[in-house]
Amino acid sequence: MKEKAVVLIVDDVASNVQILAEVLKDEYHIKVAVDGRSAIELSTKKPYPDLILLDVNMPDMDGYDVLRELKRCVGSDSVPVIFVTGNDTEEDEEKGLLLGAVDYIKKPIHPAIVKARVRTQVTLKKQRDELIYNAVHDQLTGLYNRNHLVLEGERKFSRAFRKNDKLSVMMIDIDHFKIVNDTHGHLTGDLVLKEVASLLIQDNRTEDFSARFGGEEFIVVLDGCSKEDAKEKAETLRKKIEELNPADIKVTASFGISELNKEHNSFESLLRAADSALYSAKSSGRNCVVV
Ligand code: GH3
Ligand code: MG
Ligand code: MG
Ligand code: MG
Repeated sequence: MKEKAVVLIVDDVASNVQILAEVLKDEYHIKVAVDGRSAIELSTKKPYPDLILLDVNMPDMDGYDVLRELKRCVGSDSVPVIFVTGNDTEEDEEKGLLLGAVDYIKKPIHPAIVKARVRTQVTLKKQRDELIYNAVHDQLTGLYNRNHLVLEGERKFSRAFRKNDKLSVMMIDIDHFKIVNDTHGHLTGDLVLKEVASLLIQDNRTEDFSARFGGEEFIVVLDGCSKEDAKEKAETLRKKIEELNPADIKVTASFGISELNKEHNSFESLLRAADSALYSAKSSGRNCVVV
């Protein structure tokens, strides 16, 4: 069963919360905040709500201030907010919408209309999340895709370069993968790719970043890792791939490693260095790690 979307109701008056919750509780998982501060507390850390119904007039911090604050924080800035308020002039509504609310509902509410508007915004939010997910992930393996690797890699490169931190890149290429496809078929080839990708996901520290670089090539970006540490990790991974036996096929991979040094001027140059190490690994007989 699909998990219910989370709707956060923010209102300082308990009876208002109750009315909205009653209308929405069958379709959504409801969370409640009775003031602006706790609304922000509940909306600026994961898991973010899928939608916020936000009162305007509240003591201390009003709904406008809450929305401004949410728009300032990465993560909560993309949570849709609908104002639900007694402020019913055109100017009020204009102000709310200009601040970035996706809709504006005036009290007293009409349950069927609230339901319909909430449903529209939750659907849009789900579709947007899915589009964003697909824009950064590889569909077959669930790893990050090359586009996202390049963006994230440049970010990591700049940060490490500025702070003089260690940063290593591991490039992995499955050996003789064409033969796997030719012998066992493309679908079995796909299964091999998925299983190797699962190993990468399991192996990651939270600061590591794994992506599918191309057909049967993967990249792991290792924050704070020297080439010696990266080599050790690669050796462990190389053995795990050797023992994997997906679909009863013996699969091996070759590894190229590079570490950020003074000669690198971009993430791309780190990738090139890893690629050239990988080339040496292929020339030295495959199923090995070259730094
Ligand atoms: P080497 O050891 O030198 O790396 O040889 P290789 O056969 O692995 O390398 P090559 O570049 O010749 O072949 C890569 C193959 O990967 C060819 C291509 O059809 C296959 N491939 C690329 N993407 C996919 C995919 O998504 N699924 C499957 N099943 N195969 C793919
Ligand atoms: Mg109020
Ligand atoms: Mg290749
Ligand atoms: Mg290959």
